[in-house]
Amino acid sequence: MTRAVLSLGSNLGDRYGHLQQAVRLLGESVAVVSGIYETPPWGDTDQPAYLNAVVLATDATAAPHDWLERAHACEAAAGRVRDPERRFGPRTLDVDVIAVWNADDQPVISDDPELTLPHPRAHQRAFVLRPWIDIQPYGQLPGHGWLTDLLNDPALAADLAGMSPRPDLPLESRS
Ligand code: PH2
Ligand code: MG
Ligand code: MG
Repeated sequence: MTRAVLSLGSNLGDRYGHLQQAVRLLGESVAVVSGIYETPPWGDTDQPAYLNAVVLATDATAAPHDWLERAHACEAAAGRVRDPERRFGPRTLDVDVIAVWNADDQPVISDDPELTLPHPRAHQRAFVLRPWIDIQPYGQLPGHGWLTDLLNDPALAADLAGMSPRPDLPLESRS
């Protein structure tokens, strides 16, 4: 059994619909789904607010690149168009592979530019860590430690304060 943490984000078009469709497409592999948070744009701030969520996924055999392929399939289904000029710009759907554990439950470490694991910026992103800790309170980001410690970092405090939970937009597997 391999495990993956996937981060979902959308800030164009039917944001909620895009997240729901991604969970549907990930299908049987979805083990737990977080709630949705409304989050101000991080990095490139001149774009609409995002809806973000995190999925814990499992699969009997999936290799790290299989998770990436599934992530890209979800993005393609949401009509994602990549703008090479604007790497962190707005998107209908972004599905990022944050971390993967192999069948021995060891974290996969990779500097493959196609799929760097764990995700090289996840430890700085409240919009990834906050939904993740909701569904895995004792979770650790490989190489960076406990999610609780990362979220207590003062650098993330302002980002956390700007996020709001959206319980009016439930995200459920097999719905
Ligand atoms: N994704 C980005 C850039 N900025 N900001 C928020 N709030 N949520 C995102 O998912 C996000 C972002 C590029 O992947
Ligand atoms: Mg991303
Ligand atoms: Mg991405």
